[in-house]
Amino acid sequence: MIRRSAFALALAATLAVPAFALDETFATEKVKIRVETVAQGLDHPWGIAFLPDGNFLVTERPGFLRIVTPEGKIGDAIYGVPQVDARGQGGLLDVALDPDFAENRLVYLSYAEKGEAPENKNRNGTAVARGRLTESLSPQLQDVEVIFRQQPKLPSTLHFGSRLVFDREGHLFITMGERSKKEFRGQAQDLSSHLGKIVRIWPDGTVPDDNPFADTDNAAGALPEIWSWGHRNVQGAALHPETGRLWENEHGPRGGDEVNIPEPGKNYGWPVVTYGTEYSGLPVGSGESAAPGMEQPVHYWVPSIGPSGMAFYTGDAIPEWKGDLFVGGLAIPQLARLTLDGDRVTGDEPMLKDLGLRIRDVAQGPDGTLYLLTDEEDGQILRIMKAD
Ligand SMILES: [Ca+2]
Repeated sequence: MIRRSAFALALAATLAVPAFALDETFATEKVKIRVETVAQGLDHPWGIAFLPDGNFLVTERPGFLRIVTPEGKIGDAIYGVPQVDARGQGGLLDVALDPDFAENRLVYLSYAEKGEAPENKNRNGTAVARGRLTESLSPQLQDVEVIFRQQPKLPSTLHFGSRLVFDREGHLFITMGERSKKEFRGQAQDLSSHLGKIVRIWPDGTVPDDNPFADTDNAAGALPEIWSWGHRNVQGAALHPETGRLWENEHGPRGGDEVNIPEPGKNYGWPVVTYGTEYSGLPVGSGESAAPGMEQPVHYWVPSIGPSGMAFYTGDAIPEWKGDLFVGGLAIPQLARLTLDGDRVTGDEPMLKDLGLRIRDVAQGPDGTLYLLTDEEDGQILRIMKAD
């Protein structure tokens, strides 16, 4: 017994050793890059936002929001974050700053929210709340209010979508999933449900007058927040730096991850058409990859890479990558670099596969370098620079 305990202790000590801090160079198609660890020890970080003072706001999926310094110091959990349902893929997910954050200090959080009524306690759905980040030494979120709730709440721990993107007019896009289960994923085609939709709201939760279904007397009985529909699980979204239009990526089933440029009122096909199959290999929906009235993706992956966060690169730190679109891969760990010609995807370079780290979010920092979050128990913030 003593020997076993000693062995268990030794094993525990081995497992407690933090993940390696990276500082490595990699050759890529266009440029030699250096990847370094900025911070480590984050529990499944999901979203990152850059504060004007140079620090980072980072969510951890179990339900914590923290300030991380560029030197890698991780702050205490910020008080005031809504309660989250951290089962499965749920938890505290994306974070975004109000476009007028410097004046109003408003922070937006997406998360999996549990149902309130006793009969709904096993149900959940994507929700978005905002609160004011105090400027004290131990910042808190105050005046927290929920501005959006996905309806209906359902018993599933999968497919919450949840990226938050502001457009140039100050609308907030919220991307969602269809909660995965076969019995309700068809609601992605039902405009009276928020499942499998992208919605567009004002930051206070009200509906813009020019939304495609803003007229609530519309024949389809569509919910007025809906921007686009027929999505599966949209975990990546970003605003195109030149056109100002929303781009998104979403998980396919077995194969068929997509990049789309969602236009108002249009149907992106799930679960009727897809370039993937069921996990069993059987066909999905019509078994076709195209149908009238359903939009085609601008890019798709077979096999699936499991795309999550995405960012257009506009920085000067790596001029060779200017104008490219970066997508983090979870299922096939990688950073995908997509080259573009207008709205066309002309190339796809999978990078950093050797790291073997699931890339949850990608963001361009104020310093023009590219930041990544790794979806690990000992998750990291990585920074990519051009190697000397
Ligand atoms: Ca589609």
